[in-house]
Amino acid sequence: MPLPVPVLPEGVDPAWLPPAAFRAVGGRRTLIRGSGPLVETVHGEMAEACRRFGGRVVRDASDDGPYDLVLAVSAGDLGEEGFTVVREGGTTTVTASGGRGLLYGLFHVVRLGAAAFTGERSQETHRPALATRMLDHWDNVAVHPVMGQVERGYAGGSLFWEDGRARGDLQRVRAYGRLLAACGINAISVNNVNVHATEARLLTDRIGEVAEIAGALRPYGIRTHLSVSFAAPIVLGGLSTADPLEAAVRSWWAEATRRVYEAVPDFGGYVVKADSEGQPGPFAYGRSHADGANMLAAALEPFGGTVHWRAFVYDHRQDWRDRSTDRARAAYDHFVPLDGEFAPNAVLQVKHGPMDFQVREPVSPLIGAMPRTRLAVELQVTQEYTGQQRHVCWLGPMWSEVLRFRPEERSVGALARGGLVAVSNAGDDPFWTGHPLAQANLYTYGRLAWQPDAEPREVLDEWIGLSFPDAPARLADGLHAVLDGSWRTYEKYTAPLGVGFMVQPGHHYGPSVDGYEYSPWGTYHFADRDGIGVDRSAATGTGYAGQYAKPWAEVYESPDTCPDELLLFFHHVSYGHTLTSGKTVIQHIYDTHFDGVEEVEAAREVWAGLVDLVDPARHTRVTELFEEQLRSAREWRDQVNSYFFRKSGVPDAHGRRIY
Ligand code: BDP
Repeated sequence: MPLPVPVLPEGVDPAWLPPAAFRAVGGRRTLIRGSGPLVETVHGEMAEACRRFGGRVVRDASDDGPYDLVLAVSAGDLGEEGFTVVREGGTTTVTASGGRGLLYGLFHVVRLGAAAFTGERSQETHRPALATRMLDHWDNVAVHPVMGQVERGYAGGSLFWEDGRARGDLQRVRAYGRLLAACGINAISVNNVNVHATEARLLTDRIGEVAEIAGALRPYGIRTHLSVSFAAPIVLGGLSTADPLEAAVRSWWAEATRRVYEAVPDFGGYVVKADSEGQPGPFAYGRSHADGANMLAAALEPFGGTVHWRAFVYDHRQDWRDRSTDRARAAYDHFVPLDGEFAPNAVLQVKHGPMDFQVREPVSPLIGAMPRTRLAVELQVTQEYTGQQRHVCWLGPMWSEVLRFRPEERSVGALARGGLVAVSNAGDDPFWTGHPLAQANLYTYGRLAWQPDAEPREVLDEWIGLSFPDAPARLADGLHAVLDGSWRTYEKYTAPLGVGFMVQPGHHYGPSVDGYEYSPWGTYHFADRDGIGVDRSAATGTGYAGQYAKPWAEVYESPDTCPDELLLFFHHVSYGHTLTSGKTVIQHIYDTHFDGVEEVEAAREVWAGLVDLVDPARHTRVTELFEEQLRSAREWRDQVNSYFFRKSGVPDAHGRRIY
């Protein structure tokens, strides 16, 4: 039986799957071959497209052709997710070895649109580069007094949880799964990595609610995962310890996991934040993080599950007066000695940078340093440090730089054998992502997880083509003008040259030049009257630069070879230091801050000019947000420029106003 396409609640934006995106596939004679639940999903999609645009769908017929479109599952070596597309003799044929591959193939044809049905097309094979393409939701079931319902969420409440339990009506969750499948995501973790008391129980007596959500996501090929508390045996099981080598603890986890699989047979596994920012972990028992991860891996192994163990482990209570601790070093120092000790179904989940999702960080040296460990790389789609979905900041170019970076002979995209993971930016907002243009980040993330070396601008073209199917070229050009350079624009008006963390403590929105400077969090810029930046060289600094393999250890070691954009991450330099661009550091700071604000003004103008091409609700929302972005960008510019002018006493070479 074809599975009906989820119906969006009134007023919810269809994002990159508006009905019109299916126009080209709709009016056709289509044959679907194969069986299984995901084939029913594909059939449902085609049935809906034909209902709107004419055409008809036939199942498993062999003789009443010809067909415009054939979608066929047949035995082959394409894996569960791969597919081929070919067009000959007027028929476009998608072949897959499994239902998920067929679904991805259908969405591929939707992306191609009319081009999928013109001329001839020689056979192309598509397979995801990474097997796990996951979104972590930092959602709380209960509203947290400080963090709200979605920690670092800027798009309303949770898509999964409402009034303290799983949503009764899961249509929206099904629709979310559909959007995610259309950009290639195949795994979700449904609760916050900071596991509070209510959420801890999802593992045990509230697993039924997780099963309901998993049931809504399954038809779109998405496996459900859960964040669990390392202290669960104590908190939920009444044991006196959570020591991973203790037999009673191990059997508690084995039994809890068996029950999870009873409720959710295709459950993906656990996500664990341990010994990090106050979360419990194996250190309390003198055990290593491999001991901790492997215990959970052992519990999951009989059922084919995976533990995603996060490498975000550092001292968040450090003494800012003591310069011997460098937070950037922490993940490498903790985990590299454990390389080779993790179980095959344990994945070490590493943030892409060594600090914490700043607008500019070097790639974490850990990613190239654990060849015998399955690593997943973690990105942040939610814009915690990049404008909180009030600023336009398309992160495709940044992620692409990260994924193409070669810590050694292989790229990050190739080293991420455990997959790509990202913190979701979606919530129950009518536009899903608060800022309507932040949808582009979610889409781009999924597509880069499928193909890490994809050209981000081409991915953006796909997003534009799907989201605005009938748009004239002027709209596409306008969207590119607004989005393409937005990450670099954001970088220009915020913390300079990779120094990071000049944000308001706590909520992290807006500037606070010394907000974290004398705090215990390990995020300092060391600006004084002579200069700024953190000396992380091996020769005179914290030694962090020495954690890289060659050539990077050498490139980063010296301020002469360190790339400008990372200079203050690696070096403490004088305000008069000359960058490779030829400018001094102080003049660079002034110039980029003036330029950044002008770029926001220009983008706002471009957007205003698109008013006749964008639906009013979306246009108005973005227009309002541009006002806030501009206000905030000016605030950043003025505070950062004044701060450095007052510290350095060096006037702007162009005599512009600095307060
Ligand atoms: C930081 C967030 C915090 C998260 C933490 C994490 O500020 O809310 O809990 O990352 O990744 O960026 O665990």
